[in-house]
Amino acid sequence: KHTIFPATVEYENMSNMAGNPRDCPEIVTKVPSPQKERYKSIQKLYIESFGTEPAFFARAPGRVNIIGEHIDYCGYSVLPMAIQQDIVIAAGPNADKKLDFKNTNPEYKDFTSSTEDYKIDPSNPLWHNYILCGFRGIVEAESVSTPSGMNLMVDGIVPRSAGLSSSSALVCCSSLVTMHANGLEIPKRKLADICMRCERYIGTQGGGMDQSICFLAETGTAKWIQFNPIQATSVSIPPGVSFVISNSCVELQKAATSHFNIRVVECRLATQVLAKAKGLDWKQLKVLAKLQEALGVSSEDMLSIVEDVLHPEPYSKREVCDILGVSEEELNKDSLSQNTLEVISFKLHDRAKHVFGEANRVLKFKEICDQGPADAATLLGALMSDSHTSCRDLYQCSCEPLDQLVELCRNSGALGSRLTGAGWGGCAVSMVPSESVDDFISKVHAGYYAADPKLQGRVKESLFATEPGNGANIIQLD
Ligand code: ADP
Ligand code: NG1
Ligand code: MG
Repeated sequence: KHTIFPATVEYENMSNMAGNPRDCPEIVTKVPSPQKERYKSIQKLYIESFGTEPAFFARAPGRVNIIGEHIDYCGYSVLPMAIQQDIVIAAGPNADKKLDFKNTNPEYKDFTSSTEDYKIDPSNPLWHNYILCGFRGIVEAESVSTPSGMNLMVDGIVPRSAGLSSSSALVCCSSLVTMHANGLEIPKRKLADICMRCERYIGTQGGGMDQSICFLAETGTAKWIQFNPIQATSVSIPPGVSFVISNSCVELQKAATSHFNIRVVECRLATQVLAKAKGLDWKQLKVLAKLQEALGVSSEDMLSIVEDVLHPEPYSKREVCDILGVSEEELNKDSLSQNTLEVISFKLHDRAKHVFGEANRVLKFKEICDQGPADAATLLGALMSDSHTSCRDLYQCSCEPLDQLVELCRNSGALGSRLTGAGWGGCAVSMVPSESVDDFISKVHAGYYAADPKLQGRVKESLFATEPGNGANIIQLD
């Protein structure tokens, strides 16, 4: 059986990294008071369903990405923060080596299987598959030979398929539960790395932003996340601004469509076509950041290389094969994913241009936060808005309602506004002067939510100000 854990050595290397490589997720003994009622009702449902008290809880937050979209899987750094909305799992062991998953939301049907014989199905990515991803990730990475059976009651309040990373919150929470249930202690960065890899069992070939911030977030600060290896650095957002999330309420489940993987593959093919043109060993290069590293040039230089080498018109599959000198079968095997085999045209120029431009914007954003000039908030807002334009026009990962919402946010007092997460629907994030948050929210409410009867019951969970929250942890009640 194919696994995505080829190199344990990579984890060993992590102990040479800056920071505290042994820093494991916190184990706390008290539920935060505003959440007490929620945990009590999860506990009650657990007892009703399984006939015993849960042994412990785990929680893992969603996130909002402030800037750096669709570049984590190209190897470039990103700048997200955790949000308050999270996935909570009440967990306990069972003696018969079963995986028994239930959800507080009856839309998600009960799931049972054995710990030894289960299947993750990318062609039908129902909710329990994300939990199986986290379970399999820990079992494989830690070579757990006889994993403990687990009864789980799952409760999630991260808006789903909205770019706030409910999927990774679920995968990360499941990995944390599996870790604790099997008596293991794993450092956060290793957990992030495990979950970045194991969420790919669902089919999406994502980067690692969501799983990294889920474990490495800290209250009160956004994080600059770098990859290979994963590293998180706190970033101080200038005082006087707040972030407001607004959900377009257009849902796109990433694993159930090929939108996401088509972009991953377009970036991979752009890397290989550019590498070939520059006389490099293109088969060894899969991500744009590694290509830039091999060429030893700046991102501005990469933008000129894109203009010199790639044509703006889409490339047919035949043309890519001819350029690389491979057959269609070889291209399918080495460069495409299972759900992109039928794609016949690839926009290499525009996708690569977005990636290099966006990677640069992240670095500029971080630099402005570090230096804190007088007009910092205006400059950061402009970078966020440029990011949206690039996502909309070059990366084509937005949609009409989301573009309208972003426009409305800009006209309602935001300093900058952009889609967040993978896109094709989901949320916008806006940077708003803190003193005008209420006014901003009422204008966006009037312009987007009040106008549509279908959205009126969804405003509370769809339009809200947010603060940087804490990373995933375990709650072991006294
Ligand atoms: P995003 O990560 O942007 O929220 P995805 O499409 O990647 O969107 O993941 C959404 C999927 O995650 C849902 O279709 C569902 O299967 C799963 N999911 C999210 N929240 C929950 C929840 N509370 N309970 C069960 N499954 C959930
Ligand atoms: P969402 O929208 O949360 O599913 C996805 C990827 C990220 C990143 C962003 C786009 C996964 C698990 N998540 O997020 O890695 O590529 O899109 O910036 O694949
Ligand atoms: Mg997701």
